[in-house]
Amino acid sequence: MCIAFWTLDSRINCWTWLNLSNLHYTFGMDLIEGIESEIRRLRMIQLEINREILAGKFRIPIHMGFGHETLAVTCVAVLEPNDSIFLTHRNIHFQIALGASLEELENEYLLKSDGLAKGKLGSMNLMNPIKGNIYTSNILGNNLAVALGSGLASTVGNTGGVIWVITGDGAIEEGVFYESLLIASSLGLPIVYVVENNQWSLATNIDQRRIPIDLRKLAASLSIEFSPLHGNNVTEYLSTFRKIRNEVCESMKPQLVEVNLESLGGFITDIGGDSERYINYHAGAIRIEPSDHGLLVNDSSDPIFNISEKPLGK
Ligand SMILES: Cc1ncc(C[n+]2csc(CCOP(=O)(O)OP(=O)(O)O)c2C)c(N)n1
Repeated sequence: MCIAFWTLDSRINCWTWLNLSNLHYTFGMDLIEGIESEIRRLRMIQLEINREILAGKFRIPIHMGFGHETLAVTCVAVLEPNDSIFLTHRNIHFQIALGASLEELENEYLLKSDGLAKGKLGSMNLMNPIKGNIYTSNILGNNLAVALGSGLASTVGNTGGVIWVITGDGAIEEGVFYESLLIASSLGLPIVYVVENNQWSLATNIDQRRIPIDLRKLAASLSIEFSPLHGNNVTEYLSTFRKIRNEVCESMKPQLVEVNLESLGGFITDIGGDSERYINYHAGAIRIEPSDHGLLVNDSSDPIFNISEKPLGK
């Protein structure tokens, strides 16, 4: 038996919810509809920022999170007040899920004093400590090391919060990823490692740059629980993140989640000699025209495809 419910606190504009069972998770329609409407808000704001990048409004590089919306909204939905979250250069989807408005982001990207971080951080290092995002770094793997220190501090100080650290399939090639897992597991730190696996690191995909890494086996070898997610199913993502949070709190052991997703907006480029090559979107504006519903791709790699067909902004 499980009761889950949510409130949308318009003052802080973030989701809080309670779940009275740590075994099974079911969600009321109001929670799911609220999450879906958040996913639409993420898409709507991103599409506007995208239009503004195309119009030449910003002078800094911005890494969009089209296709990452379900992950960001469901992960943020399970954060509790003492939790903290550590982000990467690609953080716009998390910033919006944490409550940033279009205006706050625009002003930050314009480096204006009324931006989300008073115009001092721009895009790739943007953080929002009031909402629990106490650190963000454009240096690959750097947030892993800082999150480790934070995990140790929370254990020593007994603050009770869980540390969520977001990283990519490129960043996990840094040695600090393995070292962090090893230390977090050895010391019993309450950290959830979330790997956003979009296959790409700049202009190369995993097949082009390295052997595959079996994160389930890596985690098992370090006595870390592993969960895979893919397909942008809101209920499954929520349920998994909630379960992981409860287990991490109870066991005081880290866990690893691999989210397979697509950063939407890839394109075919001419590489000379009558050859073409598909390159995934990395930074700047994508150039796909969305449907009225904000849909970019007609399959479940697009979070909007999975949710009800209400026009954006409604
Ligand atoms: C230490 C370090 N090395 C290299 C880079 C250059 N760099 C920026 S983004 C990136 C690819 C990151 O790939 P991934 O972690 O998978 O994130 P994605 O951009 O795909 O979301 C690289 C190599 C960097 N920022 N920091």
